[in-house]
Amino acid sequence: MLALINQIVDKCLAAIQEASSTQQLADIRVRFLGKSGEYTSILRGMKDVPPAEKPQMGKHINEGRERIEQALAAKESECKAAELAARLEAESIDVTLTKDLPFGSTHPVTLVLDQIIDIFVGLGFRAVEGREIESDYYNFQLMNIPLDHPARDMQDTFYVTENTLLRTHTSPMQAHTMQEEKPPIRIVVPGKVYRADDDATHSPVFHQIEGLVVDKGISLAHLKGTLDAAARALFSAETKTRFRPSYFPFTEPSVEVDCSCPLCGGKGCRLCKGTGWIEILGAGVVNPQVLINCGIDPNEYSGIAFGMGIERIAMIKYGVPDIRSLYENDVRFLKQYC
Ligand code: FA5
Repeated sequence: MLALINQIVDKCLAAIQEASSTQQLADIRVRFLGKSGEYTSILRGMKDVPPAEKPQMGKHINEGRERIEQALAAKESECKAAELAARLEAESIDVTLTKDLPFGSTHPVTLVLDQIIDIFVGLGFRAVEGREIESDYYNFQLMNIPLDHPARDMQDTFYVTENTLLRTHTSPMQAHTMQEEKPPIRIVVPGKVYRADDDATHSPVFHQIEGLVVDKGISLAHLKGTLDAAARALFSAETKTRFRPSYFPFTEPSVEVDCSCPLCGGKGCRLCKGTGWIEILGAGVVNPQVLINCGIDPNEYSGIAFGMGIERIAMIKYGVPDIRSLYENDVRFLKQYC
């Protein structure tokens, strides 16, 4: 029996030596040490060993098993290291390889925003950015919308604290600028604004660009001339603008500004719902009360202001019927505009 034990141990050690993977070693373990493995089956022969020889035989069997276990462990760590090295080699990534990788591109809202900023910078405006978390004081009160004013209903938003909110429009930057700078002031304010809105043409977060001019002798005529020039640069040289009476607490008089439909040129189509005109922004002459609120003498200075929704312009320019498609991050949709 001793000879048989030695023979199986030698056979097992040779198999371990030849193995080249952890899987082969696992098979060897089952073949020799498993429940019905070759080495385990020796134990069954113990019942025929004379009692006097049993301790000696048992010791020999255990020593054999120990040698097999040690050989398996040593070979296992060797194979594991080799397998890890092979995997790392196979899965290595060349981070410098750029060929065929999809590149990102400018989002259509950013494209339109950048274009509008360029147009106004070309007309002598300076672009400034404000804060998205504003106080009620700047967002509403300085803009001539007191605490109990019904116009607040048109701009319901998300409150951070009782007196702090996500700004509903870029207009509070009018107040910040007028408080910090002396006229002449000529700024545009691009940025994100927030409202409790959500449908095909209204998003809870969207972009506006505000415009403000304060100087001596500024009138509605300057507003008309400026917006005419901007609409022609934005859509086409043939684009016309028209003013319709409107109401904003911070401008007096206030107007809604339409431009001739960029799709049909004013003849009437699906985009302009047959009217030939498309509404693009709200504007007006700065209410003297706002100038007073911000420390500017309305007897000396006057101003014009306007605010436009960028998504709305992007939807008109690109014929996008649902504002939500601008934010769904569907690459097939976004790719059309790069
Ligand atoms: C204002 O926000 C005024 N502050 C604009 C203004 C500035 C008027 C200076 C006078 C002087 P209004 O609420 O109409 O006005 O919003 C301006 C534009 O933002 C709208 O014409 C529309 O294009 C866009 N807009 C409004 N709400 C949403 C919304 N939820 N999602 C997308 N665009 C919106």
